[in-house]
Amino acid sequence: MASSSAHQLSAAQQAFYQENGYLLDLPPIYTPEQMAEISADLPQLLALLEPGETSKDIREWHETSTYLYDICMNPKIHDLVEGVLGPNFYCWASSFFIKEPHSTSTVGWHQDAYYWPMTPHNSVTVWLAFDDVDAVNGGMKLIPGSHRGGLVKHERNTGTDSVLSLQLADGTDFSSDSAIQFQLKAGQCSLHDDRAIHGSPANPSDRRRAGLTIRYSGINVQNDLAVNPNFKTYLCRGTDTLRLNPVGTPPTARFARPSFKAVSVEEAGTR
Ligand SMILES: O=C(O)CCC(=O)C(=O)O
Repeated sequence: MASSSAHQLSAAQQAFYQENGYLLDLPPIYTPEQMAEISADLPQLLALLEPGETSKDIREWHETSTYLYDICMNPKIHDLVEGVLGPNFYCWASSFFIKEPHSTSTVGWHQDAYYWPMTPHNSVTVWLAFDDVDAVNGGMKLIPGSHRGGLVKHERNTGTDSVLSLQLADGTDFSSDSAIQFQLKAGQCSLHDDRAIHGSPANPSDRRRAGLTIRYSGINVQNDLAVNPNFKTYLCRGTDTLRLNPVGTPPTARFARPSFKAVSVEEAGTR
């Protein structure tokens, strides 16, 4: 598929990302109609969840479902990512963050890189909105410039409804006062650096807030297979001259679940 120059980042956008660790107001990846069609098929993926599982258990299913793989391999997304990571990068993760209407579920303040056994830090997350997302339905917030401060110690959550098990205590290493509220239309995405501090509140509204996170890394980034043994890369742009990681096989089925579970450093007990 040809790439679209509309999605190539300008020098000003690249500088903004370097300075602040995120990008918003990007051209849409899908029209509202296209996104509504994709969203209408989501229940077919959710139907593959087993008893006791939730949408949070859909991790790396792009490896087995073309429904997700095709989104992860969208050239418009790759144009955006190339503006941040350069010409050689791969996709390695995808997962949903879905807050149904009136969900009390939150996402505690955290840095993605704290969860990942990957070095060096050269990864970006694309957060693709399946719904219109804003302050009212629990949209994400991010502390600008926080990616430049290095990794900060996280603590185990206690007494919160966070879908993540580790989080930063506001006031200890950072203040949430400067947080930027993310606002996206369905079919639009944001970008954020793997060290940027971010989180999101509950969704007290009548509207669903669903997003798909897709993680991309430069070919110089190596995963520790002793911690996450199922890690697979899917080259998106350029050439993987370094070959530091295992390579995945593209899926053939539209909807299928993998036989493995992805493992973060926290789940592996190494943090
Ligand atoms: O969807 C959210 O509210 C949080 C997403 C997130 O934590 C992430 O993209 O790493």
